[in-house]
Amino acid sequence: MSLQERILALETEVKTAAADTAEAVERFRVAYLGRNGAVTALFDDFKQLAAEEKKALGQRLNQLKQAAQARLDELKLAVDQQRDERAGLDDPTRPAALDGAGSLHPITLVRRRIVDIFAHIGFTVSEGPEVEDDHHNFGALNFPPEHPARDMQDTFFVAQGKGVTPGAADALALRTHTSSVQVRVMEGQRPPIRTVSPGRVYRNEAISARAHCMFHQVEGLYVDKGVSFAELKGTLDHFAKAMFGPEVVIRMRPSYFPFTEPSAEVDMSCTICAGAGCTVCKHSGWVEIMGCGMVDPAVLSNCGIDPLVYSGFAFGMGVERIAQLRYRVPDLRLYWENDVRFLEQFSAEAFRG
Ligand code: 2U9
Repeated sequence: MSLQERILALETEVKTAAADTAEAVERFRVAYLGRNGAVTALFDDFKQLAAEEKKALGQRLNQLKQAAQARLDELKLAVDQQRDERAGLDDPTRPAALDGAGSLHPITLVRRRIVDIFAHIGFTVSEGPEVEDDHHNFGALNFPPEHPARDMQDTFFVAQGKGVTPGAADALALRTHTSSVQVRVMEGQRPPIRTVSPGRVYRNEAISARAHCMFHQVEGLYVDKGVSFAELKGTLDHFAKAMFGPEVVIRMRPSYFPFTEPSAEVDMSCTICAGAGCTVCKHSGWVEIMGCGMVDPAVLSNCGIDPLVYSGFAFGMGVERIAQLRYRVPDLRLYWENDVRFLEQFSAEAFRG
C-alpha cells in the first residue's frame, strides 16, 4: 500500500474510532499518536521519500495528524462529560451534595441549647479567662485556705517564674469552675444581675468513663432585691422541662458548697425509664443534673454587693453530663475521641436557637 493510501485508510479509521472509557481513550492515543503509533510511523516513512513526493504528501500527513489529535480531544471530552454527569456535576445550579457534611459536636449543641433556654428568660451570657487568680477562683467564693480544691492534687496550677506555691495569693491556676466569671461580673456591675457563664473548666482528675480533667460547665447567677429559693426552683424546673421534655419533674436534696447557703443537688425524673427503674438511674428513678443554692452572703460582700439589700441564687451544671442524659452517651471519653461513627450521629441535629 502506498503512503497516500495508508494516509487515507488511517484518516477513516481515526475519524470513526470510538472510546467510552478513559482507558480506551488512552489506548487510542497510544495506537495512533504514541511513539510507536500508526500516524507517527507514517512520519518515519515520509522521511525516506524523494523531495517531490514529500512536497505532495507533507500537507496530507499533517492533516492526518491534526485529525487524529482532534478525534482524541473529542473522545476525551465526551468521557469527561459522562463522568461528570454520573457524579451529578453537570448542573451548576443543583444544590450542593450533603454527603460527608460535618456536624456540630454534641457538647457544642448542648451548650448552645442550655444557654439559649436561659437567654429566653432574660439571662445574659458572660465569659472570662480560663487562667485565673486565687481570688476569683477560690477566695471570693468563700473557699477556706485549707480547702482541698486549692491543692495541686485537685487543681492545675500554672508555673510562674521561679516556682509556684499552690494556694498562695499570687498563684495562677486553670479555673476549676466558671463561677470565677460571675465573680468578675458582680465586681463590675450593680444588681440586678442575671447571667449564665458557659466555658471550659479543669480539674486534676484521672480520666475515666465518668470523669475527665477538662470539661464544660454552664453556671448561672441571679442577684437582685428579694430573690428567693422558690424562684430558683421554678427556674430550674423550667430548664429541665425545656431541655428534656414537659413530662420531667425535679427534686432537690440538701447539699453543701462553700459559695451557696443553703445548697442543693438537683435530680430529674429519669427520662429513660420515667421512674420505673433502669441502669441509668441505678433503679432509683432519679438522675442528678446539677447543683444549686442561694449565694452565700459572704460571697456577695466579697464582690462588693450588700447582702442586707440583695440576695441571689446560683446553679452549676456539667455540659457533658446533660449531653450524656440527652443522648444516652455511655462513656465520657467518647466526647474526646473524635470517632466519626460517634460524631456523625449528631449531623441531623442542627441547632436552631
Ligand atoms: C457565684 C456564686 C455561686 C454556682 C453553683 C453548683 C452549685 C454546682 C457543679 C455541678 C456539676 C459543678 O460541673 S459540676 O461539677 N456545680 O453544684 N454551682 S451552685 O454557684 C455560684 C456561682 C457563682 C458568684
